[in-house]
Amino acid sequence: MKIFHKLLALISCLFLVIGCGNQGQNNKGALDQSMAEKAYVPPGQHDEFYGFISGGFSGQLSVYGIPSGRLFRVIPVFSQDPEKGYGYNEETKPMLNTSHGFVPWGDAHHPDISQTNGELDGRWVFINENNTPRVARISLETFETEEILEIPNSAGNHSSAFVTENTEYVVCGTRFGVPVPQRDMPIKEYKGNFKGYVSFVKVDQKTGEMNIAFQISMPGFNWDLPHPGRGKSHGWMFVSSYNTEEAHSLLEVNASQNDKDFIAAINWKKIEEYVAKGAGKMQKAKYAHNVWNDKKHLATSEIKDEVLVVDPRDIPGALYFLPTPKSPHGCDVDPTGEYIVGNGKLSASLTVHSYTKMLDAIENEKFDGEAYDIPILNFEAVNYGVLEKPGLGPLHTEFDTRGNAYTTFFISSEVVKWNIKNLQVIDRKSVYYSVGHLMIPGGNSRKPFDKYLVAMNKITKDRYLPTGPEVCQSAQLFDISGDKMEMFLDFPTIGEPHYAAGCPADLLTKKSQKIFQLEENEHPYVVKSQAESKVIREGKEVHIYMSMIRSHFSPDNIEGVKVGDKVFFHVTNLEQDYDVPHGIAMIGANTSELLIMPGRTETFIWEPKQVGVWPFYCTDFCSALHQEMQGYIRVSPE
Ligand code: CUK
Ligand code: CUA
Repeated sequence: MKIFHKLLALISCLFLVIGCGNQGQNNKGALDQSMAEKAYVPPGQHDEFYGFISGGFSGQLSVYGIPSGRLFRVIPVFSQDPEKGYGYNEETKPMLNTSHGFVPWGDAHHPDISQTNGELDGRWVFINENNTPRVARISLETFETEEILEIPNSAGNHSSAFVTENTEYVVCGTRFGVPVPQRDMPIKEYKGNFKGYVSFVKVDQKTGEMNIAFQISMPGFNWDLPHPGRGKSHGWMFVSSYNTEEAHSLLEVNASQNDKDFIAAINWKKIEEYVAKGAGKMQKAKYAHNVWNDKKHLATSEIKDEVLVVDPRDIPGALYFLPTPKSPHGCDVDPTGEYIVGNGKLSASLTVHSYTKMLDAIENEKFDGEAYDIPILNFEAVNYGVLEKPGLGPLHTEFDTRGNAYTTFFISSEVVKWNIKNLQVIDRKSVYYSVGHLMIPGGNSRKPFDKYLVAMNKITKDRYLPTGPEVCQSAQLFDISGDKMEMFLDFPTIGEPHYAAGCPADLLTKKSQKIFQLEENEHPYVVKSQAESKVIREGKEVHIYMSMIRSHFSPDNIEGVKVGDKVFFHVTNLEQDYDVPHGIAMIGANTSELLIMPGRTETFIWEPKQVGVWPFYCTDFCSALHQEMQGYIRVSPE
C-alpha cells in the first residue's frame, strides 16, 4: 500500500510538473545563463547601438540601448508630452498644427535614419504619422523634433517615411484611396476615382528642411510600404500595394481576391528630370509646414496651399507594376540593390524580384497588359525566384552583409533566416508573439551592422507580469553574428513598436552632448542674466521674464497680478553645464510643467481664477537646494 501511494504521489507530481510546463508559457524561448551575458552592459558602461523604436499609437519615438534593451528617452513627435512640455508650451505648440487645426496626437510607424552614399550618417531620423498624414524630422544632435510636414492629398500616410540613399527624398505614400481633391461623392464609386498619391519630400542637405518636390498621382490600390533602390537601383522606389481590387468595403468585395497585387517601381530620377523641365501641375491643397527655429527656440507653422502633382502616365518610363502574390506588405530591397523581396502577407511564400531582370523586361517590353495605362511587367520576366513555404504570413524582411535575409512571419510567429541567392532557409526561431517588423541596425542601407536583430511583437500575453487588461507590447533581441540566430532578451516597448532604426552609438554620442549657448539664444523673451529678469504689464497681459539657476528663480516674489489676467511665464534656464535642467509649473494651470534645458527659454500661460498667494516650485531635482527653489505670486481682486 505504501509503495502504491508513493507511486501515485510520484505520478501526480510528474503530472504537476508537466502541467506547469504547459502553462508556464513564459519559459518559452528561455535561455541558458551564458546568453544573458550578451545583454549585460555593466553599470557605467554604454551600449553598442542606439535603437529608435516607433511608438505606434503613442505617436512618439523611443530611444533604447542595444543590446541592453534599456530605455533612455521618449522623444515626443506627434503627441503632446507633459513630461517635457512638448505641445504644451507656447514654443512647441505650432509643431502640432495641421490644416485641420491643432492635432495633439498621432500614430507613428516607421523611423528611418538619414543616409549618405547609402550608409547611415546620423544626421536625422524621419518618422511618419499615419492618421493625420504627416512626416517628422528629428535631430540626432538634440534628439528633438525639428520639423513636421503635413502630406496633402493623402489618407493614411503609412507608406512612409523612407529615405533614398543620399537622403535626397523622404518618400511618403497613401494607404487609403480617397477622392483627390476631397469631395462629396458616393463611396461605391471608388473604383477608378479614388487615388493614392505618393509624395517625394525633398530634404535640404544643410538644414534638413523638408518640402514636397512632387506628388505622383497613382490609382487607389492601397500603397502599403515603400523601399528605395540602392547602389545599382538607386533612383528607383519600390512600393507595395494590397488592394488592386479597389475594394471599398470588406463586407462586399475583399481586398484579397486577386492572386497578385503589385509592387510599383517608380523611376524617380526620370520624374525629377521631367519636373525640372516643367512637367506636372500645381494643385490646390492645404497643408501645414511646421519648423523649429533653433536660434529663437520657437516653432512656426505655415499653411501652404498648393503642391506639384505629376501624372506618371505623362512621363514615359516613370512607373511599372511588378505582379506580386498576395497582398504584399513589406517590399524590401537588399543591400546590393538587386533583390526586391515581396512579403505577401496572405501567402506562405516569399517572392524575390530581380532589378536586373526588371530592367531587361522593361527594355524588351515584356508586359502583361496594363492597369490604368501603366504597364504591368510579366511575372516570370522580373521574378528571381520564390522561397516556397518558409512560414505563414510574411510581413517584413531585413538583410545582413553576408547575403542573408531575415523575414518576420506574423501568423507562424517566427523569424526566418534565409539565403537570398539560393533561396534556402538557414534557420528559424520562434518569437513571442506575432512579430510585425524586425530591425537590424543599418538593415535599410547598403551597410547593415549585422550583429543584432530586434523583433517587434504585436502580442505579449504571458511574457511579463500581468498589468490589468492591457499588457505592453514587446521587442526581442537576437544575436545574428553566427549561423544560427540566438534570442537573448525581451524588453517592453512604449506603444506599439511598428518599426525601428538603429545605428552604432559612436555615430551620435559626441555630438549629442549638446548645450544651447545662452549668448546665441534669440528667443524674444530671453533674459541673459538674473539682472534682466522683470515683470511687464500690457493691459490684461502680464509678462514675467524669469530666470532660473541653481537653485532659485528670479523674480521669486511677484505681486500686482489680478484675477482675470493672462500671465505669461517666459522662463530662461541660465545654466551652461551639461544636463542641468530646471522645471516650473503653476497651480491650476491648464498646461504641463516646463522642463527647460540649459540656455533655453520656454513659455507657459497661467490664468488665475482665485485671489491668494500662490506658490510655485522647481519640478526637477537640480541640487541639494532643489526643495528651496520656489517662489510666490500674489493674486489680487480684479
Ligand atoms: S506596419 Cu506595423 S507590422 Cu505600420 Cu510597417 Cu508592418
Ligand atoms: Cu531647479 Cu530643482
